[in-house]
Amino acid sequence: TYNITRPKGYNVSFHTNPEMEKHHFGQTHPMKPWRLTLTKSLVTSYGMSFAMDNYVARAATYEELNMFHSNDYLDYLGTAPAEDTPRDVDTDKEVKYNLGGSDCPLFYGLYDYCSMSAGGSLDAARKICAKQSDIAVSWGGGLHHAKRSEASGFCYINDIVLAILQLLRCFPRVLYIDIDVHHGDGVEEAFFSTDRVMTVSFHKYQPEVFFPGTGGLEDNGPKSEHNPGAHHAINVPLNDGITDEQYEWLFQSIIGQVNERFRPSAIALQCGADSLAGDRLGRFNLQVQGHAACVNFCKKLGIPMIIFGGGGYTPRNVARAWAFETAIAIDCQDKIDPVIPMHTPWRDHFHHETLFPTLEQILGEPRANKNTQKRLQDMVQHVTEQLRFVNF
Ligand code: V1S
Ligand code: CA
Ligand code: ZN
Repeated sequence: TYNITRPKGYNVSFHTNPEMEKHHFGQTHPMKPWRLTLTKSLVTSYGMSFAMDNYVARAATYEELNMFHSNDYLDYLGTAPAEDTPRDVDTDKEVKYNLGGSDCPLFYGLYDYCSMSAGGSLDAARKICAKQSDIAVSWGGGLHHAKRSEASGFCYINDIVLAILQLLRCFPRVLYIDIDVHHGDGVEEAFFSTDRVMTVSFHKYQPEVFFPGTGGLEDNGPKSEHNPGAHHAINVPLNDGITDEQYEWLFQSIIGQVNERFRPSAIALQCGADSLAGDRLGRFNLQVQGHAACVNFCKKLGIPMIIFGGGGYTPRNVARAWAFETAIAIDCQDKIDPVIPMHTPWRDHFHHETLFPTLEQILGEPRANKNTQKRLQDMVQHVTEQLRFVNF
């Protein structure tokens, strides 16, 4: 049995909507909302729910989505089929909004799915603003590619931008950190012209080959003469095969410096789990421990924080990472047994019965590491130089 108690001196809230889990992007599509079911299953079976405030968030309203997204885009998104009935298709609009292709299909209940994802993240932001939570968790959010009037890379509504806009009502500066294997382009772009939000994305970078193709080291926000947001975007472009040890070093060196220069009053951390080894789309060698070390580092800064989900295409590994990161949020990571509890629903999905499979168990042969220590050091140096332009 587990004796998971509430963390002393601070509050964690957990924001979900089980209705989200029932949606399907299509048979061959990598995004499986069911991974949220598997995550919740681990969180519950370890007894973590007793240590948090649990909320089923209401879906975000049209007016709430409209704080970032345009009316014309939301109106078309609202025409996505609510049930299996014929509808009018406007091909021009689908091209314009990037809807209906293989990445961003128009599936049944799409609008509900999007508004539930955004509802959870907005609820998390409100709890942080009201000082009722110190860490708020929204695993159904983290959809960082969505633009004001365009869907992109499995993302239709940018719940992160909406949540940060909410945080900006009560905090002077927000630091956005993104450890998804893809570049957090939608969030970066949304805050390109403000010095109240600093964005930092770590990602695989191989333009022309790897989605979305943006986020080079030198891309630090438009450097026009009067743009206060210049130098407030940091990009950490990586190659295949990065290890826990390298990633932890890089993350701590960069986020440590960013924290000192920018002095954020709140943190928004996107925890995309496609940066884990063995991901269907990702190419890194990260283990649950290395991924979760980023969450632990941010938590120890003692700044109010929202943690979001994001990518993650091997559901058992997504669930392992997000459950362990929930444990870090409530400070019970040292109390939980690596052996997955016997009463966990769908326990047979977790091969090797452990929260922390070895690289060999995950991959057989680890992926070749194409990141040299020299290159990583040069990137830290570049960030140090960028940060000279940043003053709080
Ligand atoms: N990588 C990749 C990938 N795989 C797919 C895909 C595969 C099967 C399907 F049935 C449908 C789509 N699409 C992509 C990428 C988009 C990745 C989005 C990541 C999202 C996130 O994790 O960061 C946050 C939730 N799209 C592309 O590479 C674009 C194409 C250029 C190639 C693939 N085809 C299907 C579309 C065009
Ligand atoms: Ca990223
Ligand atoms: Zn991703």
